[in-house]
Amino acid sequence: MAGWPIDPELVIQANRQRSAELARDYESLGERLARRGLEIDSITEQVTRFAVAIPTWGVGTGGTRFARFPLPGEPRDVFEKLEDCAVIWQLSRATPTLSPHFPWDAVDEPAELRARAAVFGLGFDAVNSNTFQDLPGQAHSYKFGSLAHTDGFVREQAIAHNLECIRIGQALGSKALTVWIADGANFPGQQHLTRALERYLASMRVIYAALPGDWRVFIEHKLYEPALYATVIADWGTSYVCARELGPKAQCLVDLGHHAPTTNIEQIVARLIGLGKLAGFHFNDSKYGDDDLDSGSINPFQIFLVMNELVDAEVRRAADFAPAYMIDQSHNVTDPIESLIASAQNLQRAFAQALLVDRDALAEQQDRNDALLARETLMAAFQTDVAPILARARANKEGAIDPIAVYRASGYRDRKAKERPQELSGRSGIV
Ligand SMILES: [Mn+2]
Repeated sequence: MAGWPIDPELVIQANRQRSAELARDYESLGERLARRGLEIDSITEQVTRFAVAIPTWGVGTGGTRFARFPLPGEPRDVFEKLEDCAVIWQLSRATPTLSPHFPWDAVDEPAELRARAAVFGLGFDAVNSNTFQDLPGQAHSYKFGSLAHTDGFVREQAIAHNLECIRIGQALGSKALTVWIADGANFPGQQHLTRALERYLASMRVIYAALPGDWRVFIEHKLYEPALYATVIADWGTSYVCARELGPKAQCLVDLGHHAPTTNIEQIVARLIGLGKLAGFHFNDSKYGDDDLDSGSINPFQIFLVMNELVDAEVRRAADFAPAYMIDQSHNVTDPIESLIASAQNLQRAFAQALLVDRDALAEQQDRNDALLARETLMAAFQTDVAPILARARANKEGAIDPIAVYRASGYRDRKAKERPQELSGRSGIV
């Protein structure tokens, strides 16, 4: 495609150097999979179709509550973010959509943004609203909440913002609104726990009523932070009850980091699939809490187990199952472009491994209560090195066999450092 941010000739040359090696690895893996009754090209074909959205805020450097260390050449507006997302898409071939955030990505002409994205073959996934921070000139503060605020004027302002996000999303070609709220309490007694949820639901009913016919609204639960004692939508149970109260267009989004440590997230995923309420995912990884580390960097087995539930639902054609995948991470010490490429690869890897699970054998072992062999069936899939499948899937779509190596060799970051002089405070964040 003309206009790629990285010279396609670089990708072609780098792939040429690696193609003989890849052919041998692919053939050898194909042989081993054939012994297990699997056809490698069919797995590769399915992996080729795997897609995860990039959040526009993800290409900026994140930060902790201590500090943020901006990277040279960080994008300063949504058009520059779009360009960085195009790099990830060009090299990984796994990230064909962006998930924009308003007001951070506000533009005068959303149609222009859509057209600029289309040049790279990029589209727009769920639109994210922001009622967790105050903007200059804003009439009412969100310090004590938004959709669940005690003051009706604040709630109206938050509702109006969400309706505006739907309008912008329509212009961008999006089909979903993600509503994450920071509402909650920092101290026992600060908030009437029952009334806060009632106010939230009343606000959400107005937003729900404004959804276009083919849209969905995603409810994102979060255990804690910024409200440190109680968040209004703390867990998947609350999220599910709200989605059920609102109606069929409301579903529950699972952000992997938004749970207590040791929570069995794959089981939550199975429950939401069974209830027809799984909206999709915000993928990330964590060691201690809501760390927003790169997907698959800490606990790749958990992502595999989640993917296993998703592939299982796909295979048995579960009702109301159309999950939207997005990466939601904070990149504090890495180049966000590299982290997002690696994360998309890790998600694709877990997806490919889940495709290798012998589901007939597993079902039979489960029915016989053969705990050991059932576990071994899962592990056989998880322990397969599917790297040649991922590389072939990328190469088949003119992506890079080794995307990080091509990115580093391209000098893109250095070029952007010159073109984009640093701003004192970059707009980025995570939800
Ligand atoms: Mn999230």
